[in-house]
Amino acid sequence: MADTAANSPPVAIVMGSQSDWPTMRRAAEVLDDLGVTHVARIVSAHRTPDRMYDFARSAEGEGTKVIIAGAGGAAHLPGMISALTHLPVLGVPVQSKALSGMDSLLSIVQMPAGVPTGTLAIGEAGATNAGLFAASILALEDPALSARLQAWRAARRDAVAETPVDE
Ligand code: RP5
Repeated sequence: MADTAANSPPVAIVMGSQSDWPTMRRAAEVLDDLGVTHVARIVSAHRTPDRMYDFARSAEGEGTKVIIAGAGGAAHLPGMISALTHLPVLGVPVQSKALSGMDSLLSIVQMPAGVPTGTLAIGEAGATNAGLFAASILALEDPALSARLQAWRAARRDAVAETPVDE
């Protein structure tokens, strides 16, 4: 079903390229696990700047609460979106081929004071944690989601064996 104005899912996952989706889908998967609805879109700061501008400017009015933005290389997307909206933006540095994601990380993390952009780890771990972070923000005002999030975390904790085994 198409999303309508002021009725968008609370989380928007945006990425600079189709090639980012294998990483960014980790955020979508953990949000699915937690029952948090979301939308995923390709929004490139460099190739589709008008789309990026329109997305960032309209996100709050459409009901978005948290934005997860992933990009690789010259990863300006999270920071540019942060410059255009006061919604929380969680940046995921996608692992690049040339520089293994260090370029992505440094492009996202070194924001000037006054334009905050959360920065997660490079790659799939960062995308998963961005999904969890988004859920924890929403859980502040959603006790049922808070309970699901705590259960998710507890299940991972309980799955850690106390002793290693030979594999
Ligand atoms: C960035 O350039 C994207 O976020 C992607 O990580 C990277 C490479 O994009 P493609 O050339 O694979 O489309 O804008």
